Amino acid sequence: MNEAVAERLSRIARLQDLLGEDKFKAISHDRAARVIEGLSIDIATIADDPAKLRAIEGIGPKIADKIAEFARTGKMSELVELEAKVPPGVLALMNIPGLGPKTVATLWKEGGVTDLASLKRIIADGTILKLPRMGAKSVEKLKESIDLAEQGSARLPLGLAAPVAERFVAAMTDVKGVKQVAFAGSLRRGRETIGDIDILVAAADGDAAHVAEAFRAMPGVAQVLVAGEKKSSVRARIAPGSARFSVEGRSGDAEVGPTVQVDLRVVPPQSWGAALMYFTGSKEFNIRLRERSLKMGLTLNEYGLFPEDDDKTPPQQRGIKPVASETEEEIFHALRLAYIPPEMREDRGEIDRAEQASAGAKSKAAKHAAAPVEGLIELADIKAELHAHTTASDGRMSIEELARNARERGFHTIAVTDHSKSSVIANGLSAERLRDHVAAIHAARKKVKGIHILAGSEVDILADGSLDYDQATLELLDVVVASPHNALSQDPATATKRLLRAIESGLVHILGHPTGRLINRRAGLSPDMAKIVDAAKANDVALEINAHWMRLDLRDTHIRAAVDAGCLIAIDCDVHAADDFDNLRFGVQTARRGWLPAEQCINTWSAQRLIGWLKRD
Ligand code: DGT
Ligand code: CA
Ligand code: CA
Ligand code: ZN
Repeated sequence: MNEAVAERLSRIARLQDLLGEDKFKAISHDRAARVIEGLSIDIATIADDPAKLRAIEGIGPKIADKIAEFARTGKMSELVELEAKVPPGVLALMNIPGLGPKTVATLWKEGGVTDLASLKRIIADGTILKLPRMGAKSVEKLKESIDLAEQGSARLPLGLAAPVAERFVAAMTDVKGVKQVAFAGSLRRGRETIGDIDILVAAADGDAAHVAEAFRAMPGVAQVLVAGEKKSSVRARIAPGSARFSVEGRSGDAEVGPTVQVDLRVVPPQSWGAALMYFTGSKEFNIRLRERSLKMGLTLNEYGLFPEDDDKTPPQQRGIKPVASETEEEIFHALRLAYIPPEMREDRGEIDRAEQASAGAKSKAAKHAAAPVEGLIELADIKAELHAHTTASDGRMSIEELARNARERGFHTIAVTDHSKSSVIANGLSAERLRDHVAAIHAARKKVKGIHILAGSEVDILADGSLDYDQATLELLDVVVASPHNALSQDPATATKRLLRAIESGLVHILGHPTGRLINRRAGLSPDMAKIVDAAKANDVALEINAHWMRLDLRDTHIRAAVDAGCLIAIDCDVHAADDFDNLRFGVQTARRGWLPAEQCINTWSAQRLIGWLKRD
């Protein structure tokens, strides 16, 4: 309840400020909000005891009354009264960075602004300049702040959030008193987009304040949103240029704002595992796990797994010793579950699987080694890249450069798969150019040893499902990736027929980025995935997980369907430049979200097995 109470008290303070009421009233509400947010007990447990409430520094009798009222009724009547005096859109304006209560009051009372839309209107028509303290310069700044606030609401692609988080984690590691540091939340679970970044630090109570301060002072912090000891929030800059991407011969910027929210929580070292588990989520997973704990006579929170009793005060505040708390492994084990990897924690049946795996293991050692998915794929399992472009189409490396890069990464095989003729913007190859290209690939084998260089193509699947080269041309190749690139707004029935035709052609090894979606930009095709998966299985065609952070196509739920059907999967970087190999981890995380065992992914096979499969013998 602490967060709910704190939020309401600070809303009261902001409304008092806005209405020009006694400044000290607002300050005391704000202060109480901050104290309550940082409280280590749940205020609900003492809400009906005025003496205990007032014993907390910063809570006077009036605020104690409001807390008691909220605990009883779920409302604070003062807040209701204040809110009746102010249009709802006006309060929201105070969330725009740089817009304080005085300015908002002026905009509202003298400029007639009631929400963001009307504010933008008076900026656009220039009438804002007639208001007191509104010069050209301050309006310019205001416009920037509005952009920041508006763009900041979009979810950030995984590939853009990861480097920001890793920078914070690396920098926090060096702060004095920091015992452990990791990112949690949707980023640790490898979701394709990230709402905000959650960083977790373990530090002794005495170090919490300066650790939090160091976090808020990190380079790249554009704005501090919350400055508490246990919880801080900032907006951090996304490195300029990192949102640039290039696909299909076109480049652009991902639809992201200049900053991303980063939350920091500082937790005691002995609660590390419980906190990491709690803040990794997902929320739905946490709820399920808590239910399971209760059935076992235990209670699970971000401080640990404790014996359950009827006492309302949380166990960690009563000095109760947790059953497990220091590591996630201990907690899973105490709950009689196999360790569930973060990517699987989505309440999609993983807890049942972890229970079965643990129950099936007989010895203690076997229980610790048990896994909900046997042989779940890992980054190190990938030994081949089967979708890569060179300067012959829209790539930046020559065949030899590409092959050397792949070899350096420890791959045993690289497939050269440039675009086909209909991908005009990507400089797709005519059948004739392709023949010369195949000869060049064969020649490169003599120059770059120690890696298998396959001659292939990323052949367009045209709108009707036919392939962009004839059979004789395709049969010259070691590997054929077939992908949809145009007509991506086709209706689902047509899209299904189109992809089925390609899968059933008998000429295709891998279906490349099957839907063609681009994250936050275009939805791509919505074929009947059950049919696609069945056909792929029947025709021994692998479905691709394209590892580019703008694609991640197939997506997690589709992968899961493919895995269940026993369909083969390829994970490829769709390499255009050397850096693109680095996207592999996002593809692998997405695969793990779809429960893919390494065995079912053709990129993990030995060269002999892979090449044998490609030859179809
Ligand atoms: P996001 O940021 O929208 O991409 O998704 P998450 O999963 O990172 O969510 P976030 O940042 O709101 O919270 C981080 C984790 O904290 C979340 O995965 C689970 C935990 N959590 C947050 N709120 C609740 C809650 O109300 N109940 C429970 N059980 N867990 C929560
Ligand atoms: Ca988050
Ligand atoms: Ca968060
Ligand atoms: Zn493509």
